[in-house]
Amino acid sequence: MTESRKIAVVTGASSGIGAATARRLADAGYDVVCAARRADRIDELAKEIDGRAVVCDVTDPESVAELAATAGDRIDVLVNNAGGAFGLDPVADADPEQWRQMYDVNVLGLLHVTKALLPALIASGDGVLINIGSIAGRVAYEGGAGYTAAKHGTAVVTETLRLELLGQPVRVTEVAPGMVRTEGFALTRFGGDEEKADAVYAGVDAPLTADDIADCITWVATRPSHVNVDLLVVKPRAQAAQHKVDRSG
Ligand code: 8X3
Repeated sequence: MTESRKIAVVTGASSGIGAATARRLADAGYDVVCAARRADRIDELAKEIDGRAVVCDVTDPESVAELAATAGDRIDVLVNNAGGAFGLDPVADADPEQWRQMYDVNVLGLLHVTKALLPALIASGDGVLINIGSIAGRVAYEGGAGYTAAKHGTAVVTETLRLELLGQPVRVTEVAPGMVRTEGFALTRFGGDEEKADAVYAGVDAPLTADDIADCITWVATRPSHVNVDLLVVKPRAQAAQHKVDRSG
């Protein structure tokens, strides 16, 4: 029955925003290709949502080529969600290897996947390309330079694509979340240090959830085909700016 359903590819689908997006898109009727490195997680998810699982490391072009082969020659929605932050050190102490990893996954990973799947998005006749950026792609904050530089990269690549694809049947959107409490984001940033990860959300009444962002992504993907949402910045009510957060909750 998959032939009649629209097809969506979600990277970083093993957890957090990616997994929530795969579920939401499946609920909206899509055949979802769940791509991530962790096979057990995406296998389970694909079974749950009647989708497909493809083990994929977005930083590896050969792995991405396999994703493209599995996805097929027509896809309707691509959600470039794989990404992440590593470390929160000031520039003076920054680890260049962490910066390289962040550029690799947030920018080059997006490049590899987009290049590989763009022909299939165009072939759909009404493709939607959604890149997951961040409020870190619009501001600078202390300790954040490696991540903010990478997410500014995500934002600029997104804008560039919208210019370059003018006249093609593909819409291009950046969804830029603020504070989202997921199982992995802060923990990954702090190398598994739970105390530091928990402190990010300390006293915040209701950080966004992965499902809140998945809801926004699905809304973007399901607008009429002439409607292009360029940029959707989404923060919890308790966050006025990256550095201005109500922690009295
Ligand atoms: C996550 C938002 O503020 O931690 O992308 O950089 S922030």
